[in-house]
Amino acid sequence: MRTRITAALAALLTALLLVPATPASAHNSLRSATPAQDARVPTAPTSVTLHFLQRLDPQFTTIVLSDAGRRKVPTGPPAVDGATGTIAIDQPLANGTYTVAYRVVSADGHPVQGSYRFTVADPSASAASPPPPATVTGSGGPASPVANSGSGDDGPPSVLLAAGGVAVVAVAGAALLLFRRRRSS
Ligand SMILES: [Cu+2]
Repeated sequence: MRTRITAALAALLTALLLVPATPASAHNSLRSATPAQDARVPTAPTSVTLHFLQRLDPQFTTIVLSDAGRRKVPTGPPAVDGATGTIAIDQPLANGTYTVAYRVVSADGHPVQGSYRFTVADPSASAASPPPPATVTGSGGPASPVANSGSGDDGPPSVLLAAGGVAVVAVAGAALLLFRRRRSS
């Protein structure tokens, strides 16, 4: 009886020793973010917030923002609160795609790094880019000569068509005359 209990306890201890191996291998990872991964935001964000599964160590938390040209965007240092890390963006972001790269430490001390992209697409910012003055000067000055040459281009084909029509009538008339003359002769 005692040996059976000892065997059962031994088996239980072995199981308990093996089980913790699984959670220990589970590393820290990004749970959610603002702006979200692959998000297309209509207004430029002033900060980036990353929510992780495990608590962050402020000493070993790095969050870097870079633009489409891989240039680092000026931000403040990561502010860590529990499992959340936030960086404040120093300057207003122009429209474009940005990459958020992070490096944090897991509960077991192992580092975890990753990155994701988001896009800033402010409709009011993109509307400012085409220059309206160029269109105004274009329609003001050289518009009338362009319009004249345009109507001139339209002219010749109609003239040719009229000439062609006249020619067809002339040929038909001549043929008719020849036919009548042959009939009468
Ligand atoms: Cu690990």
